Amino acid sequence: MSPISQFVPALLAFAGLIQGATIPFSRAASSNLEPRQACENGPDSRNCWTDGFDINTNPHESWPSTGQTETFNLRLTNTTCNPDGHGEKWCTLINGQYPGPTIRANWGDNIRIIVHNDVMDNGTSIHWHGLRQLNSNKQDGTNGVTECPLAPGTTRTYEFKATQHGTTWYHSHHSAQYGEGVVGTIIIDGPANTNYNTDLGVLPLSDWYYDQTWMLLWRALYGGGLPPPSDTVLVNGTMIDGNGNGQYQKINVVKGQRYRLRFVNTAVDHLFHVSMDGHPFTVIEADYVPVVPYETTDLKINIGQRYDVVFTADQDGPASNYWLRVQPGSALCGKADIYNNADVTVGAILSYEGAPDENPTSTGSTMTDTCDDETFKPFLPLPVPSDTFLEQVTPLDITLGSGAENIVNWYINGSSMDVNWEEPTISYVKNGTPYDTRMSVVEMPEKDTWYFWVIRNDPTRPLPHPIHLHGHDFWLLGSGVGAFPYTLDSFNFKDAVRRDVATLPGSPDGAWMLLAFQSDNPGAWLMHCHIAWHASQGLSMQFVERKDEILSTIGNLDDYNQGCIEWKRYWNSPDRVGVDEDSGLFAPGKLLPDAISGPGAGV
Ligand SMILES: [Cu+2]
Repeated sequence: MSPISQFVPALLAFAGLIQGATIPFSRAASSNLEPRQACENGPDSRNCWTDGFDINTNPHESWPSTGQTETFNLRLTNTTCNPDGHGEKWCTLINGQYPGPTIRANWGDNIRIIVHNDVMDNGTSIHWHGLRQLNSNKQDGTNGVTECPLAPGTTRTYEFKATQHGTTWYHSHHSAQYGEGVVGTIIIDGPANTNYNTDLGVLPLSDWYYDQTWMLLWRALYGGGLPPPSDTVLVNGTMIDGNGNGQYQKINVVKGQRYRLRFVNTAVDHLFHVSMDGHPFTVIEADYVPVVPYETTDLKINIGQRYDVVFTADQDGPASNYWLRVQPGSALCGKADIYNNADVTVGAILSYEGAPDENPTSTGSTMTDTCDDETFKPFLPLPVPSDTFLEQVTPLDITLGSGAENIVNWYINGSSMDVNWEEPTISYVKNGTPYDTRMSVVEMPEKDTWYFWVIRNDPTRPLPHPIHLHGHDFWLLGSGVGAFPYTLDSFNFKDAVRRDVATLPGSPDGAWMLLAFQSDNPGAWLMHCHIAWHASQGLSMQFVERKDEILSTIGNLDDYNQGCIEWKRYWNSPDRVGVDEDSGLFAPGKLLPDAISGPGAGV
């Protein structure tokens, strides 16, 4: 656990520079500066970055080239952990810590990450969530699509450029392994549209299971009924348990200062509502995209989403402590058993300098329990042409059903994704072999063309799904309940939200979500529900974008081929402990006979 309080000494550098109300920088004013004036990023000029690049730069089109390469080593091990004091359990950690280390670099840096799989009985595959991976599809870390998994005892180097700035996370894309602890956060430093004195860093929020997540996954695959509830919720890898063991995450602040705080939902199955008593949030960024700043006391964060907020430590009176509250949505988007314990406040503690070392007695504002997304506008609106919409728009219909051996599966357009770890999509592209139906491939052959996708939810299973796209930010042109309206004026082509995870609503009347993105990044890119159980049950598909150009953009395949040789050697070894039944994206590496029985099985 890395206490967020470690960032506090940086405050001293900004003493006396107290910012007032939130004033977003005017786009028009800045873009009138010709040539653009270089200014220095600081507490009262967060809009600045480097010569020619600032908050008004369109990161889809341009980014700095720093020439810097930042290198990180991530080493996975099987170990035990005890994040809330409830007791030791088996977990898989990165560099022995939960969450794993924060990867931090500057906008425009190259990032090199060396992953060592020291887990003795399982593969891995680490995905850098939300990173665009422009012309670097092979670095996306999605086993069965862009690579074979890393066999135990092997090492792989990922390298890519940070073309965006903001907050994100990395996690295992192998089975339900990220629920065992294989997650960490990423900060790409860059400009912001709202001033603050100090960056407090990232607060990852997660559900937490006392059972092994691969066991829960098997219950979900073979069971029926509701998803297994989690046991508790962790904030930056810590919380108290139902008996008062463990400790809260503390966020240390100094009165009068203005702070940036970055939230990431790293859960397996939970949407969260977040609020801080007496301290409303000014939301400045969603996923990797700056937004028109707005204030909220009830911030909804679905799995994989990020929100960067600014707040002021402005409470009068003696220095005190305040709750940062993390609440569930309705029963349809995940709930932890810890919420049944009235003695436990789920969250963390905002602590003013000089406050007594005790739990807060603050009262919170009213929060809702919905399962939907925040509504906001992008800071830099980028219009989408609508002229080809009606001829291009393609439905992707979600249904629930039963597959082979009565495994509960989700389907998209009748296909439940089941990738082959030994034969990722890149191999199909390389060899020119036709795709299998189980790969759920949708081709995007045209270059630099707008594609429109309407995802329609199963009215008989009206669950909301956090839909995540790799390789792109999508434009969310609209979403709603009922039948999809095939009329242009039902959608926002002018200033739609751009992000990489959005919540597909669920309703017995049907529900839909309209996404658009341009084919500007050749590769095989997953789009899937980020509820780990659902992805394992096949709620996933892949866009093969400009297939003919993929190999020429991703370069030499020596490391790819070597990784697959190592994986096949491990996977086909008679000594291997494990099974090979799963959607493939999230297959468990081991199975005990009693793993698939027990409470909480289902979808
Ligand atoms: Cu889902």
